[in-house]
Amino acid sequence: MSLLVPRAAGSLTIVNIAAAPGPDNALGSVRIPLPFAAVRHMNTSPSIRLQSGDALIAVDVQNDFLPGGSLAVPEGDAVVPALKRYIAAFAARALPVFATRDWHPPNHCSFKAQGGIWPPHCVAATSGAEFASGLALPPAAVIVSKAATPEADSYSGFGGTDLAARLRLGRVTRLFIGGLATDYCVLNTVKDALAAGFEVLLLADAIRAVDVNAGDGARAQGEMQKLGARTIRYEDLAS
Ligand code: VGL
Ligand code: ZN
Repeated sequence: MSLLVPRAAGSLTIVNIAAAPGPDNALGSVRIPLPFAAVRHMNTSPSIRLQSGDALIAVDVQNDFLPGGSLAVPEGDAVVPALKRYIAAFAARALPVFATRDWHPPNHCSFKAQGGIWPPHCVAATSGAEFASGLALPPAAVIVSKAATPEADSYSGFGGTDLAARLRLGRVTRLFIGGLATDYCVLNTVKDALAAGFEVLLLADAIRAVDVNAGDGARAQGEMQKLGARTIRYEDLAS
């Protein structure tokens, strides 16, 4: 009888525990190189089981951040089907889903006409501020509006909102966070979540970056990981 014993990544060691070392198995074990695919599989996160205390936060998945919108994020539409799967998984387990949204007045301080750096976007109650139609938010989803007065700006869903209080009220301890954009509102929401003591799982397959400067999104992801966010993909969820 032989046991497969994972040793270093990249090899398996077969230990022969039945036979004493003899002429045909002098060393008792032999190292076999693994194909890269198998190594990659061994290195992925173990299954993550959704449980009570978990909540999903869909950050700013609004029309103005999608292709055709006034502040379109490159490939921003890719987060819609990706988040839709997470939303369905959370809804199926009756776990809470939160959706943050930029909800700016027409004269918001972040707009160029007011000296800000952005074109007008997500003006409250316009079609550009509506959630992407394909997102399929459940009726019970909690909507968190932010940066809703001329002088108030917040990239973070926690800034000037009751998000933290609502999460604590719901006994939430672990946040699954995806949406738009990686290098602005996702980054700042994740940082505030970590600072507030929540465990954070960043949904790598459900975020996209503005990338005003090349590499901004990648740098933001690195920063979130360094601060303690764990990066996962849908496939990492236990079925
Ligand atoms: C965002 C720029 C301006 C975002 C919001 O949701 O990431 N980016 N306002
Ligand atoms: Zn904004």
